[in-house]
Amino acid sequence: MCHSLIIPFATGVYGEFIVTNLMNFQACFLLANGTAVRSCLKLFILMELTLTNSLDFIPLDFKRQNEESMLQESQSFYQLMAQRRTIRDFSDQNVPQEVLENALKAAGTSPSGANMQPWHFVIVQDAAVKKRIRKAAEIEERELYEHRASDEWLQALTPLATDANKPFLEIAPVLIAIFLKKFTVDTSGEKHKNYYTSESVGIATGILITALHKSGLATLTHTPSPMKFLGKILERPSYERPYMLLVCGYPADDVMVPNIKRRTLQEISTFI
Ligand code: IYR
Repeated sequence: MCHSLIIPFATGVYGEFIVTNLMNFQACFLLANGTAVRSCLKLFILMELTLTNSLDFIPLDFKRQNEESMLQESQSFYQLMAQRRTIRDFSDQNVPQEVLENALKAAGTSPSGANMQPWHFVIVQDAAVKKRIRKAAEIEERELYEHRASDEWLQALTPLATDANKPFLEIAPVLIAIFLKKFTVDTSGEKHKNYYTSESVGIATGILITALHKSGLATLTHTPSPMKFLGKILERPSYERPYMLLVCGYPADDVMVPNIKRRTLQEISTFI
């Protein structure tokens, strides 16, 4: 009776191991009372599900570098990233599609809570859709600059010389609307909860910005607040929350950027 109950669960790579051990355990528990036998079975079912469902491991593809190469890589990567600047004046020139796709694929390699990959990217290149986004964003931004933002916030924005007008939303060739998925819906329509969604999408967005920068494109991390209009215009499901609008393209000719300073290593870190 117990044996036939457990067999359907004892499948996969570890099935044999489970069955063998089950036999031994069964022998021990045959004379025990029903409760003990049942908890033994539950334990085995749990072990079997855990082992067969999640243990698909492959060797890590890792090439160890010597220290000289590590130093050189870290220096050149830092220099590359130090040159990245957020811009607000874009050329209207189109960008190579494959470059965009590769950057998005790189973003899709990001670590995420329980590997749920809780992001969705909508790449907007259609002029009419960009126009609708600009219109909706400027309505929210006007509210922000005129009413919602505190004096302290407006003061913090002064060096950036921003205002409620967002012409780049129409001029830049690409708007990447990044959505955070609170749930993932599988092919049978079942909802699965995602974990650490803002951390995961934040990391993916960072990788996307880095990949675009490395590929020769500039970005602007734009966060009109609130951003609900993005989900509506782009017809995203209710369990996706607009996370950021990443404006992407080539810089306009002779673009100027605020002369900001980055904090030093000493200021941003503590080694213990
Ligand atoms: N979303 C507004 C305001 C703004 C807020 C922050 I914090 C910035 O770093 C920059 C702008 C805008 O895009 O103008």
